[in-house]
Amino acid sequence: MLNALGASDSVIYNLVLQEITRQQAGLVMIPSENYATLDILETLGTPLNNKYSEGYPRKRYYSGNLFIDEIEQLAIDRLKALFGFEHANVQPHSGSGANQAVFTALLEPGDKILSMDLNAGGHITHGNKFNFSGRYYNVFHYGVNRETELIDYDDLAEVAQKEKPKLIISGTTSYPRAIDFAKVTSIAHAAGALHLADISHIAGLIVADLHPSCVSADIVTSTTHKTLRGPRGAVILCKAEFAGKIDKAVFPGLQGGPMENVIAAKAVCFNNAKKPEFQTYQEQLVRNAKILEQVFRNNDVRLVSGGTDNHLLLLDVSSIGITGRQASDALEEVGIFCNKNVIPFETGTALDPSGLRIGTPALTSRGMKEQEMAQIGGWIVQILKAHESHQLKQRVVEQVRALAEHFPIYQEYSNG
Ligand code: DSN
Repeated sequence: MLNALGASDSVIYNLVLQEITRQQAGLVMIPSENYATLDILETLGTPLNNKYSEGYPRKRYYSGNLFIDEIEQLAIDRLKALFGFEHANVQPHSGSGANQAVFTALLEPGDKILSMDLNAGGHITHGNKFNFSGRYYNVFHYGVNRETELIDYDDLAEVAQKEKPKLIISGTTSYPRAIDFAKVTSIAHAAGALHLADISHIAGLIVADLHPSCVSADIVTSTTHKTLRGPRGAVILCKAEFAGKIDKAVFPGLQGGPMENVIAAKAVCFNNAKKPEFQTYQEQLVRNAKILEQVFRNNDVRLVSGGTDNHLLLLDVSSIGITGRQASDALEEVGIFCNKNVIPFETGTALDPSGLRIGTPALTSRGMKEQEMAQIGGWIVQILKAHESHQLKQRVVEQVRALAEHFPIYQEYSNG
């Protein structure tokens, strides 16, 4: 593999190989990252990359879309069936673009949005002041309960009734617990708002019925590369009544030509998500997160909300006297990749917060199970508790490398 690249551009070729080696030799525990399966990577690399297909199946502005139409329609149909929605748009290039399309379709600049506070686990595209969402819309937030660190649905209902937003957004980037989407829908509708559920992190768990369904929402956005294990990109699902507005917002509202190689890979991903091994994978990644929960709890590392219901854990590393940045840097030195992250009622800064976000999707894709999680959790605790110990890091880095070697991934690429 990669022979043509090797012959044409040795600089990029070598950097690509080094990145593949990094992914192979380390332990990826960033909850939003995963290892796409080889069928996905192959599809991304096909000549579908070459085709312009502005428009939608059978309504294109370019000729030559006979097979592209079939592929995009299959992606749409498979996605609708997977989540039980009446309409789907598979063209958004990213999660941010998908959310932007929903806002463009349903709101006017200045309209009110109610979404989860970033420190409580919300996402920047849900109303952060430096993002388009916070710049062009009037954003209000709900958060988590100070004691339980669980979503405060009473607070959400209260702000909804007071502010009467046009859109309420559920969905998070660092919330380790289940979200009651049906409850958010009823709060939204009681306040005269629409409900957008951004399920990017937990889409795979929803498909596998390991997280409450999002089917009550008016509109759903999701990326396709996290727990769904597909290509980088995003999708929008909605009720039929919003179909026309959503499609127009994506194209020609915000995007030009769709990336049909990515859309084909999305179709492959949605087909894979119906297979028994996908169910097994999702069940294992939740079990793996539970093992990590046990390890951290047994070692007095405080977990935001006390634990996890999904694929991620949010550690309050200030409980052991270090910052999220120190934790993430020390773990990177031994080949364990996690995120520094803000926690609810954060007292630090975004660049040096109190939290560390850890997830199991990628390691589970490599076949790691309970035993490996216990081992890795133990190493993480040791590093966090002695993050400056050179000797410890030297030992752990060897252990990490040895474990990673036992769980190879992308061997197809290893000889170039
Ligand atoms: N970057 C993704 C995450 O880490 O959650 C969302 O944008």
